[in-house]
Amino acid sequence: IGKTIFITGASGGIGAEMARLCAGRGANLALFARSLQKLEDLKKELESCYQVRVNVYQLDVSDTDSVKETFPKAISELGGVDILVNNAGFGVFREAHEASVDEVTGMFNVNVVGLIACSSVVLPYMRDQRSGHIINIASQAGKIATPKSSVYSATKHAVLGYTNSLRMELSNLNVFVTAVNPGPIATNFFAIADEKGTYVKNVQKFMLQPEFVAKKVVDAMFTRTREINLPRWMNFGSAIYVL
Ligand code: NJP
Repeated sequence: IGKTIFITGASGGIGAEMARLCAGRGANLALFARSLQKLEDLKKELESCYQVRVNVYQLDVSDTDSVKETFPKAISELGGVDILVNNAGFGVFREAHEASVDEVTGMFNVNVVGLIACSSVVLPYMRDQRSGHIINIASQAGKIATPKSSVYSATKHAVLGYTNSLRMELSNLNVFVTAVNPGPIATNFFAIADEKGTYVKNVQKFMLQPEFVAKKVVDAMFTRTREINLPRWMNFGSAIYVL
């Protein structure tokens, strides 16, 4: 595509899969995550397979000062930014009264504050160049209530609120905004979200593959769909209610 695409949370899961697909379509990439070694390995893999430039940056998106330093550096090193995929995020699934203050602030700081910090740096560039696309990975947990994930669900509702408002602000500036709401995906996410494996057990047969979700997101870069629901919540049947 010849575009410059920024992906947060690119060291694994759907972020790494999106990076593979984007590189395959000829995009130059800036990849961000805390695990630098994983990013370096991915960079090596992508640059050996495709004629693209891949820059990697160690970044905790919840550290807003680091975002303010690292993002402009990436924009300058890659000569701009066309698409930002705000993908970094995590959840801890528990009964509401069991969530610790650290977990609550941790989830909000990464899923919401981090996403807003990254968007805030690229927005002036996209507004000035009168083009761009911000894709926010939210969740079905941001659309419907799911048990034992009240805090995670609250963060993803916040992501959708921000996303929908941002779209209105940018509608006349040729800057597109997309929300992606996946159901459960077979990634490392559940190693943290569900240490005991209770939730995973109930949703296993409905799980999406990371490659499938990544392809839907990358397709959205061309169609500029406002919101992608994977799958529609009705398709979950009763599975998410049997915890
Ligand atoms: O999860 P995982 P997914 N700063 O754990 C990074 C949403 N989602 O791919 O920093 C920067 O394999 C982490 O990198 P590292 C979910 O909420 C998922 O499934 O090196 N990066 C890794 O690259 C999230 O928004 C499901 O540890 C940070 C990546 O994020 C997105 O999909 C369902 C970071 C996480 O990879 C990707 O999740 C759904 C930080 N502070 C929505 N913290 C699902 N899996 O079922 C984490 O509806 N990362």
